Amino acid sequence: MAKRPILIHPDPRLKTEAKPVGVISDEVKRLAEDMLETMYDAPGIGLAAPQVGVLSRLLVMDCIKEEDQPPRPMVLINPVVRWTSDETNVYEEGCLSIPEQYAEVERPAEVEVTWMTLDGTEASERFDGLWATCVQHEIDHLDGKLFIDYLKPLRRQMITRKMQKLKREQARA
Ligand code: K1U
Ligand code: ZN
Repeated sequence: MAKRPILIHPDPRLKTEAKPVGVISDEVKRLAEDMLETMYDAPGIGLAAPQVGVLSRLLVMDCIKEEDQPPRPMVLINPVVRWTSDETNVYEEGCLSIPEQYAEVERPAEVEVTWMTLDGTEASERFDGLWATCVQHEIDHLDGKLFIDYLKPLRRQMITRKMQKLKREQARA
């Protein structure tokens, strides 16, 4: 397993729609392992393949926060949202590609998602709470959408300028 660098917004790869995974090759399995390591190390509760520069429809997540509960690493390949609740939730979201910026985003409170697992079987689950917020945030990444795209243009521009400054400083260091 290896950690991979996380792309920082703005980057054209974060605005591009990712392509479905075809064969679950050793390369895909290695990508999933590396993404889980990268997510836990960050630390984060989710990570989508475009965030590590791979434009494939694969995401990982683990929204277990309690220290006394076992981790639940999940790998979702070609996930599709099949159903969303009318009820919504507002959550203050962050993003590993937009470090230290947080904003409230309103999304469906519950979603039903189907996907392919690493062993090639179909899976389906209804997510709620933080899991529902996270899986929607990560599927947005696969569609080239960031949580700041839900904000008013001025706020989005301010965050983008901060990130451009951060990237200039990182490049100089
Ligand atoms: O996709 C990402 O950039 C990961 C992101 C996922 C996410 C966070 C909040 C709401 C929806 C989706 C993160 O993991 S940001 C870090 C974070 O939220 C966190 C980190 C450590 C402990 C708990 C949360
Ligand atoms: Zn994100």
